[in-house]
Amino acid sequence: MNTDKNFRPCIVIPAYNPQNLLNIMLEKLPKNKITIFIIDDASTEELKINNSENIQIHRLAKNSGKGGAVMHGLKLAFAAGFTHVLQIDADNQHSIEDIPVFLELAFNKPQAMIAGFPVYNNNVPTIRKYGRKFTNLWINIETLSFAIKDAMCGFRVYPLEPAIKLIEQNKIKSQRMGFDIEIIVKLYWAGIEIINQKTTINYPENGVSHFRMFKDNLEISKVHCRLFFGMLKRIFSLLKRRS
Ligand SMILES: Nc1nc2c(ncn2[C@@H]2O[C@H](COP(=O)(O)OP(=O)(O)OP(=O)(O)O)[C@@H](O)[C@H]2O)c(=O)[nH]1
Ligand SMILES: [Mg+2]
Repeated sequence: MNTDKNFRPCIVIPAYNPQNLLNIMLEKLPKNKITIFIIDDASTEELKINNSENIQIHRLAKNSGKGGAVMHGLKLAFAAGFTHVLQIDADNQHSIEDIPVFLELAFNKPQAMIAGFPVYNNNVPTIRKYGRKFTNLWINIETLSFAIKDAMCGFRVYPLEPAIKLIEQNKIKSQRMGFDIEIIVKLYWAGIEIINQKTTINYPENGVSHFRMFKDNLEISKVHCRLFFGMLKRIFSLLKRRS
């Protein structure tokens, strides 16, 4: 993989009770090639990782939610001198074989964010599929564009500097499942180019999901509400960016 001082990528994996799916996933990653930060979000089941030199496990004292865990990982990566973070879920739903493609895109355009655009296998729960469509419709309104094809996919590469800037300025409010949506829209608002990359998402028949239908959807609705008003505040600059 390409690395130079302007492109030092690492991987951040937020993990909450991932069972053995995380180990299955780690097995598929090239050994010792890239630093991996696993953020154990105060899992109630002991996280047993088949250790490898390039893996760093950080356990949070208190459950912080997916967003809280990812933000913790982004800060660690930045402090360690990395320039880019590839974020990926711990439930083996994402296509590990696409990691080099995502990193190559980021290497070629280091200022841009690379956002996964899901192609599903047949097992995706209908409600999740339509929930995504609903979210992505809102995203078009919140950005006044079609620049972001999917705002919920947890497989993506951040340019770290602008992501950390948003976090340090306390601009990202969503600690849980609304995080992926909020940060991508706010990066877009900050002028970051979004590159959408297709990737297959697998819903294994006996997979684990911690997505809470009511609470997480409520949080996501609140995020959209905030983003809608945020869009109104910057409506002229967003319209100008389109032209
Ligand atoms: N739900 C949940 N996930 C967390 C938490 N902290 C970290 N995560 C991780 O966030 C990622 C996404 O969680 P999932 O439950 O798979 O959410 P999802 O992919 O949106 O939902 P599904 O489509 O049902 O799989 C996984 O890597 C989790 O381990 C938490 O407090 N709750
Ligand atoms: Mg999942």
